[in-house]
Amino acid sequence: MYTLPSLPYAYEALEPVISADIMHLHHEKHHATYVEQLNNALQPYPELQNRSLEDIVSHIDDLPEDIRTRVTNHGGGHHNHTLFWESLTPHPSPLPTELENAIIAAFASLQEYESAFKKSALSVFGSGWTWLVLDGHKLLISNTPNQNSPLMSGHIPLVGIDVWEHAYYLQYQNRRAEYLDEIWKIINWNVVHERYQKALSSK
Ligand code: MN3
Repeated sequence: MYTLPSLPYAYEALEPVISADIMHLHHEKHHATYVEQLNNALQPYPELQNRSLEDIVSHIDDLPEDIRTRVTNHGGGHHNHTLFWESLTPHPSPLPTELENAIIAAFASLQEYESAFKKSALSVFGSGWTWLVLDGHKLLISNTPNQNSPLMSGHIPLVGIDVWEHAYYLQYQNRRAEYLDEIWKIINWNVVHERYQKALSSK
């Protein structure tokens, strides 16, 4: 059964970009609930419990129909949040050159990329996520609704920003644009780059 992974840093470590209050609620309540509900959904299906979360989330249509929606929401939620925590760091380092070059090749410039990502994240209506993904060998920006994972569309997520109001409202209220500008400063590009290399080498 799944367990809530510890954060890779202290709850207050991402301040002032993300407050400790948000981190506690987001990790100990929201993420914990996704894990608990995912376990509840899988409980009657021991054969699914031996498969990896990534495998299950990538093959939602093969699941028993009665748990498909719950695994989409809670399995997606668990996978998305685990990836999100690992994508942030109190000690950001510069974008590795290989990934920077790939982003420039795909989006013309870093500025164009950041502006397209922000525009996409501002366009999420209701709850969802904005991602940098690999579609085959191509880098794309995409949105997913609710807790859907890019894996559900065959995309490999490299970095995702949670734009549910629970991710920022306590601190930024309705200022999603400001949250996006700030969170950009604490992305763990080394981790994103490792995901990129791993995804490319598995093709
Ligand atoms: Mn969230």
